Amino acid sequence: MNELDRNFINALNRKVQKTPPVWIMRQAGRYLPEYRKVRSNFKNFLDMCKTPEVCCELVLQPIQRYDFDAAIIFSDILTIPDALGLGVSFVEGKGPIFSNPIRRPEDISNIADFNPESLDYVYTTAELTRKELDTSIPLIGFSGSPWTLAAYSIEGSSSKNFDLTKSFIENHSLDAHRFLEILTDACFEYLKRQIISGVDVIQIFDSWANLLSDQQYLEYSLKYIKKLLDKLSKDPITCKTPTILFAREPKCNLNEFKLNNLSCYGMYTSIYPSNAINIFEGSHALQGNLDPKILLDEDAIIKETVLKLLSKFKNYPGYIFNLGHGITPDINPDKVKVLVDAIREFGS
Ligand code: 1CP
Repeated sequence: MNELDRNFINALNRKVQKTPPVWIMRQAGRYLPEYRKVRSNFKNFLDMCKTPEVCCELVLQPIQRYDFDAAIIFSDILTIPDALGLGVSFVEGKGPIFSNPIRRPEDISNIADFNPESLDYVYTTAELTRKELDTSIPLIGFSGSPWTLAAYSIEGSSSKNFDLTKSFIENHSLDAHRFLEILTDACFEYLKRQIISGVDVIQIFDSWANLLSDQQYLEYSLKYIKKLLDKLSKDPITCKTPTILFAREPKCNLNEFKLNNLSCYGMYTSIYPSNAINIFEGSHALQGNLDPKILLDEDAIIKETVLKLLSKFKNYPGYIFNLGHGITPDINPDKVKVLVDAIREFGS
């Protein structure tokens, strides 16, 4: 990587910078017309994820349009449950559907061993993209957290309340833990191979952190995120790769996220910046957390809100601008340009 353009890596190394790096969660996706055009060639979304040349093109689309400071592999968090034989497909308007969800403890015993090679298509995407991407732009690899993957696998689809998942962990706690161990090992092997294939940074998405109470969160999610980070830190191949954790509205105290072996905490929309700054005190880089809905507003409001957020983190050692959750399909792509310009003007 070019030393001059390492904004994103500098932030992960907790350096104060005049202009923070910016990327946005779900930056390649349905809000972009160029994405929708490519997407229309595939009936099943996962078939598109299994075509590395196409995924590489999709990674580059938002970089070409906005000159973001980081790129993220185009794939999905549900590749692991699919590789475990749970039969994931994406149904238009319904989201992911599992043909073999985990409904009984026996279903866990019957899960196929995770074969990391079965996700070769993701590693090929990483290799191709690393070759095509400007050397100055870091490439982010990712996985879901073990808990978030378990929630989809047990529920068998997305859901508002994930009631099946909640009753499964209450009625079969030991089995749930057994499943979370399997997922933790799979996430480690998967992320390790992404790193071997050229990704520079790892992000873990705990998108269903909000389902659990404070105590449950520590027991069913954070415990396994810690295990995963610990494994990554102990392996000579993965130990140097910076790590980011994004958790959606976790109920536990923010202090719990001052984790060893974590480089950066990704703040969900509802977190007050001043609170995060006071708690983390520079121990970790911070990423986030503009409410994606602001992008539905007028340009002047977007600018004003972005500048407010930037001024809060001005002296924080290691700040990465991002949204507080993924960008939604209803956003006008021009609004993202307004956001990026406001950030770049701030530091110049
Ligand atoms: O039909 C389509 O075009 C599918 C839309 C889509 C896209 C663009 C899905 C289905 N996945 C993705 C790509 C994706 N997913 C990326 C790479 C693109 C990028 O970020 O630039 C990433 C990082 C993800 C991660 C992901 N998938 C998360 C974590 C992020 C978050 O928003 O919290 C989650 C929860 C998923 C599951 C998923 N995949 C797709 C959908 C519609 C969903 C959500 C289902 C639900 O509401 O529960």
